Amino acid sequence: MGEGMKEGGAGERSRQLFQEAGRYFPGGVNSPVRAFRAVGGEPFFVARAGGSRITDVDGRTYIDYVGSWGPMILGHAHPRVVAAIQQAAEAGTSYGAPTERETRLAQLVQAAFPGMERMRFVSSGTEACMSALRVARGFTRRDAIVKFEGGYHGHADSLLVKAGSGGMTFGLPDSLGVPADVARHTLTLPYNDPEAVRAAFAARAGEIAAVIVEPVAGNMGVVPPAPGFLAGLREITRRHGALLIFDEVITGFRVAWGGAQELFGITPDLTCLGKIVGGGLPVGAYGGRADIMEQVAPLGGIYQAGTLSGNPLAMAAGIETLTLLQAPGVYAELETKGKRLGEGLAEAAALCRIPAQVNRVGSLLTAFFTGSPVRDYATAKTADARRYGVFFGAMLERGVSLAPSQFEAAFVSLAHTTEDLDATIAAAREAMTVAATS
Ligand code: HOZ
Repeated sequence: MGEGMKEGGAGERSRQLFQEAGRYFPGGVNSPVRAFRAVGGEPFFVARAGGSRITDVDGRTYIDYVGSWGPMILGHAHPRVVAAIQQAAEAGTSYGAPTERETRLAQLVQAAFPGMERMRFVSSGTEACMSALRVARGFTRRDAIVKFEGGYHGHADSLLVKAGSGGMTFGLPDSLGVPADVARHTLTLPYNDPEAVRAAFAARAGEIAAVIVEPVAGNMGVVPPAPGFLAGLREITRRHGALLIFDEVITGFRVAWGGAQELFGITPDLTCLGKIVGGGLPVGAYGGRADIMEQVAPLGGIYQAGTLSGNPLAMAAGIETLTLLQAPGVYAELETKGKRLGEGLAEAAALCRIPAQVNRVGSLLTAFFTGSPVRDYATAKTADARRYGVFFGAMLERGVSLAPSQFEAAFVSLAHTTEDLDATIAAAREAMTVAATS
């Protein structure tokens, strides 16, 4: 790692700001992947964004496929979302008391995810997954959980075991600081392998509270579920009295209005949401069967709370975003755009004779630099992360901002035009030529 990105690099002002930020934040950032270490350069600092474009403090504008790691499905700074936030702010920015907006957003969420009979809004996807686990443990009175290698569900202790995203990017899938006594309750199994799950339940029946899964993995790069995998999880958990938790923080309102559970026709016991549900403001949500969720305080003995939970600005942004996503044809458009980009990247790699696999579900995709089909953590790790770093740098140089790690997703938004996608594909042909010869 670190020797990938070669061309140009960050502009002068970005470099200055990064240096200054290093005096305050570990690695100069407030979230590790942003430091660009996995791709070998220094990050650009953002001045503003609008639609499909993001502009840095040196005045360079990029076509953006990070999209704040998923929330910006409408594009940046959508005028209706901005207006909704402004209007809410004028009436106060936080109350620590209930508001009507929370119920309105919950109605939209439940319309999309009918299995979320009761829910709670929190402030991040990490909080949503952490809380869902506590609920599963409290409800079942069991301690063990199953997660999958390369699955990332935020940075709660129990879930930072063989984790994807930054953990995978930096080769730190098991974080220091997670007590061994906590980690021992987390069983990690290969993604897309229902037999491994069956075997784990056979060995530890009665101990496992829940299986938590990204129904389309998005944090080891995009890895779709193999046919039968999610149905297998549903059947095994039900049979053993364990809960099935879908972490739809990335896939919720992304791969379909009703997320992966709508797309694949599997209803989990609990669902975790984040990103799009907050329209770009800090929101997470978890929820599911009423009999389970009614064990949460103040009705039951499982505690969870938050000062900024249901924050009025975040609720306003979420309501506006989900309302706009209900327009007819939105998900067909995202599919068309995602397909065009995915096929264009695959063709660019083929032209340059670079072994590559493009995994895609709707507007969520990853181009892995490997000759092997990517179906789990082990096969994702066969990707050439150094080559990705060179490709990433060459794309940036050509005005396209991708995730600064091979093991993350690209997010296509409704604001990306056909011209944006074609310009991206043209840039990719050149960038892959650079990557092929580096
Ligand atoms: N964990 C996020 C990627 N899966 C990165 C969040 C960020 O840096 O904003």
